[in-house]
Amino acid sequence: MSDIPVFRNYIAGEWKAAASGAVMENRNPSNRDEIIGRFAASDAEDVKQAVDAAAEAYKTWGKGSAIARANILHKAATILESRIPEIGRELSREEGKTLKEGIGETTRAVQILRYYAGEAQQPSGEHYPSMNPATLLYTVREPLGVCGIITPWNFPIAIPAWKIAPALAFGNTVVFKPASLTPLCAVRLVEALAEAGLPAGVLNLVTGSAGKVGDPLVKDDRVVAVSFTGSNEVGGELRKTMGARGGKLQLELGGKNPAIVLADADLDQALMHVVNGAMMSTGQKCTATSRAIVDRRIADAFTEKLAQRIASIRVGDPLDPDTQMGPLIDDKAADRVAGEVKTAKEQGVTHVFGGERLSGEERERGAFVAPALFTNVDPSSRLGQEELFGPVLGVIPADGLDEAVAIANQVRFGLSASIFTRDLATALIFAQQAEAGIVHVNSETAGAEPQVPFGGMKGSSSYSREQGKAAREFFTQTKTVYIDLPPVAK
Ligand code: UN1
Repeated sequence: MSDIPVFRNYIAGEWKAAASGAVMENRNPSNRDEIIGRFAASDAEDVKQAVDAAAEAYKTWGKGSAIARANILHKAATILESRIPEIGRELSREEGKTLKEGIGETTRAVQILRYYAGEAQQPSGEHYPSMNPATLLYTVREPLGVCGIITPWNFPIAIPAWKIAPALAFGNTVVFKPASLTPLCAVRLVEALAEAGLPAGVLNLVTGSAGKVGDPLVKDDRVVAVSFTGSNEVGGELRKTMGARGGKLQLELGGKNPAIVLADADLDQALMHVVNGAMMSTGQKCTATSRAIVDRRIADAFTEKLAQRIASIRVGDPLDPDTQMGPLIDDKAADRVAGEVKTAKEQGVTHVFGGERLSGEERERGAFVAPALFTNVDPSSRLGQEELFGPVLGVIPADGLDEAVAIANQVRFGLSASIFTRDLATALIFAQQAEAGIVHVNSETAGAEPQVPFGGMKGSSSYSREQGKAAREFFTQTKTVYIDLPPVAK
């Protein structure tokens, strides 16, 4: 007998197994022998049932009161908040980030739900003057319909929350396909929303693979909009599919985020933020710092400090309070990152240390890789251009601000960018010139507060923004209304 818990899809207000009965296992990346749970390995039939339910529920949810929707989100936030310690722990077991980060991310999901409970109650249109003074002319933002939400494993509760909460707040219904590597956090979020009183069919969870769940979901004409965070490769496929059928699409893709460190910076501050930006969540954030562009005059000294700090990072079980960096998401990812590091070394990039799979009994059970540091990286090399999605930082020396900014911008991505300086004018010039959707001065490239827009320029997104008020742009459409009265009888 096994005591491995079983989790199901949530369709039309009911927790149910995949129609085929198939299941998939979810394993702990710190210990591949530990099975966290068995989840529905769904297919097109489950997707169809979920879209049927969402389309039916939309008929009433979309026309209902925004205040009622806000109340449910608010209640869901309170329910989730009461479960932060358990869910934070589950997140760390399932995804591998440290317990502190797991708890932090779950707390963030609570804040997001609360923020959209408030946002749902904000004005949803504008009143305009008309050429005809008797005309009442206004706009109102209406929901889109059934939305497909496809989320990555690296923020398994915050990203689902920041897509699902606005979708629901503004009157859409949702079919949610979480990453197949992190279905447990998805279940926990849906449980909180269901318990808060969401009517049946408003939010449907379908777990399973991209091919068997994601594909039929994005091809269903009833799914009018899709919001996706993940790889540029999948993003490109979605552009074709959604473009061909005229659906609305939001993409959040990769990053190759720079942190510029100038000679006048507070170097301890810069050091802390560059290392955190590069190594937190084992470097698996699209906002992670992967390039430290350092003023040549201080490059050697700063690299030395980086080396000391990075070498001291304690890698291990994320549930151990002493651990500072957990594993990668799975063995495939760990092998891929180790392979990239090996290739960079073979190509002659100056390797300070790290990037190898870790040995020793406990480490061998999981997807552990040593944090890696390279220096004198050629900005046009693979290491200087491509997102590795792992704990790998490359130092690129530059001669002053102009060259540093040119290097920072010389990649196909444009998600976030940082600069470390004490000079206000330099900071402002950087804020103007950085080709990035998010700019930081004296703080790390990662992080996103829920009340402001989030998203990248160039290859990092699809020009739309998530979170804050920007989410209303994506999850609604505008109706313009002209109202003229019939002539009033004299
Ligand atoms: C953060 O930096 O805290 O997938 C959020 C990602 C981003 C979210 C980053 N879409 O890593």
